[in-house]
Amino acid sequence: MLRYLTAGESHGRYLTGILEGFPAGVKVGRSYIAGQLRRRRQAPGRSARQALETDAFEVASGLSGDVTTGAPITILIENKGRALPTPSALPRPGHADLAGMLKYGTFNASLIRERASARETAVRVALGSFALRLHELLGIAINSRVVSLGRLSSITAAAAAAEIARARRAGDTLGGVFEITAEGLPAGLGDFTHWDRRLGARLGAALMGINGVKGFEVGGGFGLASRGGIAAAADPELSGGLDGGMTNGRALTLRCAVKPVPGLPGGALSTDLRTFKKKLYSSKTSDTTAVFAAAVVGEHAAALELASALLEKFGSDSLTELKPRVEEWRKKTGKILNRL
Ligand code: EPS
Repeated sequence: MLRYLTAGESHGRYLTGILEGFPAGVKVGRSYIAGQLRRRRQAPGRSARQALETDAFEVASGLSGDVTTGAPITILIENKGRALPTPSALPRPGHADLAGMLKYGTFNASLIRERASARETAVRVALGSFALRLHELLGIAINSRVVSLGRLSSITAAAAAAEIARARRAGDTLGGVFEITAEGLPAGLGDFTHWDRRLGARLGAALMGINGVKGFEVGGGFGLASRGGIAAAADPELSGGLDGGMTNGRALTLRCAVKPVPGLPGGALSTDLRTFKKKLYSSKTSDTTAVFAAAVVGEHAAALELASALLEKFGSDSLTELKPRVEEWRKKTGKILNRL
């Protein structure tokens, strides 16, 4: 079993992550992890806070040189933006604040914000880098792309930049949809025998666990609901690479809908929970859109879950043992799959 935990607040000293159950013998250079963190940090649509953060990190355990030892991996990412927000009883509309304040019995919304902030996803990316690297070494390619941004459904870098600039000028924020694909996955990952072993359920939990994600679909997803069985059967790609909660040898395709960032630059009307006076909450550091950053996070969250399923099937002690087992399995299943 591969598992991970994260800890840390948005403006605390460090974000911390522990990855446990990862095999020995995987070379993961610091520059590789730094590159993945940069992809998330420098994604289009980010706030001014990103110019401040460098995501300087330390791998405090689990590596000998650049190679994993099989022991738990600990990562610490330093926060540069450490000025703690002043205590406030004003929840940000549309964020975790109100429900979190009620749940934890506090009038200080900052205590909720600090941990609910998407800043935490930096450490998921750092841990996910190990999983992504493992997949690469096993010939599995996991990628992401943004397929829509607001009303824009044909995404080029220039069109996205213009749409983000337009939203910013209008004091608005944007949602969007990102897609994750995984090619080269061995067939038979996940399991139909119990609901919580189904890979779609596991991937759904990992991806719905990303801040701002409101929708998740596999392959044809919601579109399949309005198709007839004859039409659906004619296009096996609509399965999105999963049947009965298991990989079926085809490319995996997942999509997630990300809501527009609720923190509006022009502010949003809220209610102070102590005085019940209406006040404007204005958010100067919110991102204009989180969808590009979320796509990178999604790639890593999916990589971790897929690595977990892979290690369950093929063993998790070392890459040296794992690699020939995966190759052997591909040969065996390929004899059937290639003749269908
Ligand atoms: C975030 C709000 C902004 C973002 C932050 C996520 O930060 P602040 O807490 O300073 O308002 O910049 O994202 C990051 C710093 C990051 O690295 O992703 C939020 O409310 O989720």
